[in-house]
Amino acid sequence: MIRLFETNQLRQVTELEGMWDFAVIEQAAQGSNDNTDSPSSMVAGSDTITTAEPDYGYRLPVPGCWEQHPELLTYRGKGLYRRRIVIAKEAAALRFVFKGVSHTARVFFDGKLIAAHYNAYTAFAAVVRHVMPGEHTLTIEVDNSFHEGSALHIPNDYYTYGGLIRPVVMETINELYIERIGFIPQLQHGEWSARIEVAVRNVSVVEQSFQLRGELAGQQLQWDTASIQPGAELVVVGSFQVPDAKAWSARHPQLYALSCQLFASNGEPVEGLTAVDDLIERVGFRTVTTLEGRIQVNGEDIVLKGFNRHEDHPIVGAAFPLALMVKDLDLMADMGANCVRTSHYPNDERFLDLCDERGFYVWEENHARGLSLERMQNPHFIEQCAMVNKEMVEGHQNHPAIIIWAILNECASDTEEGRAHYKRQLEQIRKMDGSRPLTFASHHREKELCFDLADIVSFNLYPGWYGAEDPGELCDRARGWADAAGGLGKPMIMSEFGGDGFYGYRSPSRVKGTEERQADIIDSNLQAYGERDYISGMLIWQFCDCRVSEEGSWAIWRAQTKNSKGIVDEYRRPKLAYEIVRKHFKKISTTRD
Ligand code: ADA
Repeated sequence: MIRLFETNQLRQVTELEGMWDFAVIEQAAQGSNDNTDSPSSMVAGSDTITTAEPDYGYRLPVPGCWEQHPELLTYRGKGLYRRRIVIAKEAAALRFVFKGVSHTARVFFDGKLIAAHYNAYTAFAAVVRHVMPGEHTLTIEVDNSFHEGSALHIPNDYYTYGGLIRPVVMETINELYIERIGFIPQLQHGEWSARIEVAVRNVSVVEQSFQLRGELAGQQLQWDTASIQPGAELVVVGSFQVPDAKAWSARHPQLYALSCQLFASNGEPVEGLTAVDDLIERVGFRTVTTLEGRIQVNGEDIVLKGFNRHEDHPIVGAAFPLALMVKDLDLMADMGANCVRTSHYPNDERFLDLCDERGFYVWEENHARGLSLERMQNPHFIEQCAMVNKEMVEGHQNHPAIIIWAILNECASDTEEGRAHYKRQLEQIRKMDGSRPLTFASHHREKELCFDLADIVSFNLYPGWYGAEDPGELCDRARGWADAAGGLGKPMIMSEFGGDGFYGYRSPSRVKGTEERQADIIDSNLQAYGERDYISGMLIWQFCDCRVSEEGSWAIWRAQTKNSKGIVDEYRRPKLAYEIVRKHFKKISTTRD
């Protein structure tokens, strides 16, 4: 399943779900860390498949991670996915959409390179023109190894799986087609309107004129006729009053289909326009603001109660089926949560669709965790971050559930050089979407240098786990650090707190690592945050236990190569802390008076 709603009525869309051929082609050197040289083909971008005669000895599911196969449980390196495609009728163009390939992809159609992409957690597309009827081959070279060419996927406190981890889609398109729709709701004098931009692409060799028409909440939309040069993308922008729209809120998550049809003349006079393509998005009308130290949705102060969540499960790795996404949200809701932070990367669209439908708030962040200044000096860092930010915002901005964009979890925001990166990235996102507040999660305490750049100040502190501080006293001090460092008057979120609890390890001693001790830590933290009026959010680290990299020192740091701070374990079995969370979250109000 691609999305939770119909995305097209005209364009033919086929999910390439199923069993694909798979070949192992180049294992990363054993014991290799991230300091090894980058495999030449990834960086140099040669346009041929690296191996002459790959041995397609495996059949793997797509979406899926290769770690699901018993012989590939820890495989790190390159692999080739291959699938045959039969085209019945000549197609003007085919568009392949990859919702997530972990972590670097090179896409070949009939052996010819058609796209290259870095980063597991954002979608990308590739177009092939004039496809003749018959059999064709789609091959994707996937690499999940750590090397200099990868600034964001590094050995880390979560696992970088390998494979086509999210759906792959084949679309039959015209040479003039809609690339994306971007929707931003606005409220003026009690009336909803929307700024809608539609990106149209012309992959033909001639200039084309076109017109866009659409519908939203019973309102007809129409844009001026425009023309577009061959090979170009044109973004058409319009503002529309939508008087009948009802607001999306956590209590009433009202959603609307925003449909757009593309009419083209195909060289004929404009009167002869025919519909050649369409795209349907699903949107909601709501505002998000920050005022007087609080966060508001539709003008009402809110309190975020929830979890940090990794997309990770021992059976499926990072390739989540819908049923497991629903399970996770059901468990979070059962504990009384109203918010999830997509730590530490953009999430699967279907999960975001579910959040939209349920009125479940989302803090979505770009992909980065714990990058030191040295890591941020990687020559690819700026470009790879800029790409994730762009793909995250363009790809996910229509989700009303996303109320916060965030960047660079626990990176070097305590240095002047790091600050320049925070500034650049926050500006980039603000320019693309000024309708949501921005933040980043910091662990630098009084040394933080970037609070003035964000709209919300967010702290990752672990009282009771890494230190013995009292949670209430520590967060009062944190408020002071923020106030003194450019965060005065800004809302504050406790973006991470918690402690390890090894599932089934129970002991009256309540030593660190027992479920009892974890429950105690969660109890005292939530007690303190729930009592403090200046806190706008509390996000537990973390929802479920997750696998971590063996490389780096993570296998030494993390027992069983897992981050065990989940309130449920990796199989979603509740630990003792589950009921403690439930007790607090049910009690803490989601709004402030
Ligand atoms: C950090 C980090 C998380 C996780 C956590 C922990 O703050 O943001 O990804 O590593 O600490 O468990 O220590």
